[in-house]
Amino acid sequence: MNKLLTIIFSALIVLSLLLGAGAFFGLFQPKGEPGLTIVTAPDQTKAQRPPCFPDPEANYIPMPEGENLALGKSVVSGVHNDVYVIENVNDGKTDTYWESKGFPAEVTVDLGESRRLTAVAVRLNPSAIWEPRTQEIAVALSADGTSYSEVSAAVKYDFDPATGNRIRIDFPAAEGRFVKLTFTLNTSSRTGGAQAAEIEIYE
Ligand SMILES: [Ca+2]
Repeated sequence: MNKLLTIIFSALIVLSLLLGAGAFFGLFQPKGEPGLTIVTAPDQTKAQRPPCFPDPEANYIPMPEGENLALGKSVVSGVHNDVYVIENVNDGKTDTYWESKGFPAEVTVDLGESRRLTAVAVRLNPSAIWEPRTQEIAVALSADGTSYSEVSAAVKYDFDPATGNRIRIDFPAAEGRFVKLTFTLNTSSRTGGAQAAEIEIYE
């Protein structure tokens, strides 16, 4: 009889130890609670905006449609400031930019062939850290890179992160292989030159 009791007590002790260990490692925790729904978080690869929040890009200035002919084309300018070389102006990235040393500052893109053009766009980094500024820009076209005809006179354009920090310059359709932008003003207090993250050219 004593032997039987010993076996029963031993079995109870082992069972208690197993239950205790299981509880310690969370094996017996409930999978949910009444009124609580557990969902698996989706993989998040970029900032997500709840549908009830306004879309900040809804106020962005719409860009011309079609192929950006300036992308990766030969481009030249005068002296640039610091490390902000002219090659940054048509690499397709708004986080790289060109900055001139002083004014006027010319940027000339060689499209490699004559195209019938209708618009130019200039972008700065859309991040809010780039405070609003105004730049004055004129656009001229040329068939040979020597003789230019102005298609848009110097106009002051407002760059503002609230509208995408970008502007577009539309002009009557005209043929041109070389596209020259002349910057004559930048109201940013952080530089004494012109700035452009991307210059884009459209048919
Ligand atoms: Ca760029």
